[in-house]
Amino acid sequence: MALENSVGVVEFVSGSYGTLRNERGERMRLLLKGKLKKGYTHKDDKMFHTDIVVVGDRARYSLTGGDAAAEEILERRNWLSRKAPKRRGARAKGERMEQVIAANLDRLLVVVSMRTPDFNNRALDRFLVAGESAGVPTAVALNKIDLDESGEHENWARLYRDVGYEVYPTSAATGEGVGDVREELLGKTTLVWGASGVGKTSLLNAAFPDLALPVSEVSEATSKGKHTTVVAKMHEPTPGAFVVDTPGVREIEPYGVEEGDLRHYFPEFEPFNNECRYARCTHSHEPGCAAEAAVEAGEISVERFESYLRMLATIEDEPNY
Ligand SMILES: Nc1nc2c(ncn2[C@@H]2O[C@H](COP(=O)(O)OP(=O)(O)OP(=O)(O)O)[C@@H](O)[C@H]2O)c(=O)[nH]1
Ligand SMILES: [Mg+2]
Ligand SMILES: [Zn+2]
Repeated sequence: MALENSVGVVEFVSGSYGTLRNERGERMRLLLKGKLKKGYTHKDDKMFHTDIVVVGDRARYSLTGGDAAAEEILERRNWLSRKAPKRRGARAKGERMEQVIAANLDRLLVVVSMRTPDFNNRALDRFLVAGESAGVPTAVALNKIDLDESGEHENWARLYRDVGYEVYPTSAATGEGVGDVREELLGKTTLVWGASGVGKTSLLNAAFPDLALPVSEVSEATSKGKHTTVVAKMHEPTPGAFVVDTPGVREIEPYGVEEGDLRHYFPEFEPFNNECRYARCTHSHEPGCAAEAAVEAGEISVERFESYLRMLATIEDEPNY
């Protein structure tokens, strides 16, 4: 039967269910079973996080009643992931495995806020490294510029543009910069990622008012978001613009980044990576380091270099599984 080979794109997943957009653009209920769904455990008790169906996956399905039963996930063009967060009481082994956020993305849009919560460049750099290591072209929205009285965002915008990133200073509240973000989102599949309360959903609503997704106030006591968006979900607010709104995450740790790889995920280091005295220089303590010299010469920013050193130290502390 021809329909046995139908393929659709997964819009969201929750346990054994989800939704899928089929080849005719129609939304269908998606049924997941066995190893394709979250919570699947192998007989040696090892969870295969990477097998679990995620937003953006292309699924081959068969018809069951009027629903789409996922048969197989087609090979992912790319996928964004992080180390699964530490859970209290979880066994030491298995707790830091790869958690795949979404697959088959054209873009990652990292959203940070200048205030409430306060801007943290090291947290931003971790998201950027996750994007670089996944090979997903990444852009940055510096949101809540209406709350940035000192105009600090201009310096950060310059810094990240110099690295090579597209930077959008925005205010979902006043609408400033929102038109540019809208342009950025047209005609592709974009994952919107960042901490809770930075305004990911607000920005999408501002760019596409018909979306009208729920948002909520940041806690006054902690300046932290309330985790309003609870599940990653793909929307198509206008034909051809696929946007995945995601739940806010605390500072992330990129998955699978080896000590020797990290320098390749800071694009501005590239001209210097082969210029150090030692071929496998980690730019941290070795004599004759060209990256260190570039920092002194003002060609690599001190902020980014310190961020790199901090990340390198955490990689050394905790090996990847
Ligand atoms: N002043 C100001 N407030 C904003 C801006 N963008 C969002 N907010 C407010 O920030 C709060 C959190 O916004 P959300 O859009 O829910 O944030 P989120 O990043 O989607 O948060 P999670 O779904 O929890 O991950 C809401 O009260 C928004 O009204 C902005 O540009 N300026
Ligand atoms: Mg949200
Ligand atoms: Zn070096």
